[in-house]
Amino acid sequence: MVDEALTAGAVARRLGVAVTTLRTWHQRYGLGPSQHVPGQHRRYTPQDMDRLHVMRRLTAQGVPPAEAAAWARRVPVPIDAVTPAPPGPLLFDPAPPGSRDGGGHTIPIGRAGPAARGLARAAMRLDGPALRDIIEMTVTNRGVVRAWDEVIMPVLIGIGSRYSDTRRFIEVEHLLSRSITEALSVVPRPAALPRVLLTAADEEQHTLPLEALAAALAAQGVPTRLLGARVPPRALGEAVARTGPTAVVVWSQTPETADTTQLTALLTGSNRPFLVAAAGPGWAPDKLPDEVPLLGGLAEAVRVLTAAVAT
Ligand code: B12
Repeated sequence: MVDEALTAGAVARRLGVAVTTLRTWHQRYGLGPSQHVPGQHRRYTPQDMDRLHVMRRLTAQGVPPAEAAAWARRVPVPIDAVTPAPPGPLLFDPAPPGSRDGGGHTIPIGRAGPAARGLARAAMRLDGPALRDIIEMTVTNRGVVRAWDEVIMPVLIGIGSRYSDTRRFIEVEHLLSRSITEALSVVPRPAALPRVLLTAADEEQHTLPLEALAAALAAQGVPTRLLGARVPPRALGEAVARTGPTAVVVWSQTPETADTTQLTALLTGSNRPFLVAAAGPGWAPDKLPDEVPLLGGLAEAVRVLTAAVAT
């Protein structure tokens, strides 16, 4: 049998990193060589290489090493895998030295950290697998609320402002949105019957904040029913009548969709939920019915809804 295991030097060459970097990844993050032959230096097995490829890719995207390593350590190790992954080029090369990632091709993310920067860069490269990786990894490591507030939301707001400045990058925004949807949907959902109904307002196409809310509540053990985009008042009324939710959240992103009659219809209907809440920047706080709170952020929404269904 051919010995597939590699020395540190060979691994460093394949990955394009310094041997000292490999040593740091070993000592600090436990991503070391696992094949031990008595009397010889340890060697890197194909499974070790799989982990190191993930580590290399994520750190190149700007993900902090500790987070990247946590992700790399999750790479499944097939019990009897003997074939190494083809060395190949890196899937996601870092920007070449000296290249300016700015100018017309950056998403402004303000003071958000390296993970948000990595996400913004992957979005601009239209790199779907990297987008999924970064979002799933961030959700796993930080939880849904922090992943949304610290990483996903700044990039969404940034791409929104790029769009309004340039009328460009719709393709970037679409792929990013799609990747967020996919990554949030893999957060496991509780099996219990949902008592929370989440819906976009009539003609409202923005749903990502509700998808984040559904995932964040699921992580707290609270199941939800998410109707999605552009729900006409009549359809919402029928959904409420059929499912009798304890709480309903209606999202409006822009003033055009913030017709408060869709809220009053819920308050005056025969199946009035215990809580009807508005969410999103479309709603004007002073125009909302007194009984309808405006949820200000994801963490607050999780708190209010968890409390509502605990009653
Ligand atoms: C993704 C996106 C889309 C996607 C949505 C995909 C999806 N599945 O949701 C698509 C392509 C469908 C889309 C369509 C449109 N979009 Co759009 N879109 C966005 C983008 C980039 C992100 C939207 C989002 O998720 N925002 C949520 C968070 C990230 O942002 P936020 O709402 O500002 O967050 C604040 C609060 O809401 C709160 N918050 C944040 N998260 C949460 C979560 C919860 C649960 C709560 C309670 C609160 C909360 O905290 C924040 C700080 O106060 C925004 C940019 C932006 N700034 O939002 C543009 C943006 C909202 N879109 C815009 C526009 C113009 C449109 C279109 C009209 C474009 C067009 N010509 O067709 C259509 C709208 C059609 C319609 N009737 O709905 C404008 C709206 C301008 C305005 N104020 O009127 C924006 C702001 C972009 C821009 N700068 O021009 N869009």
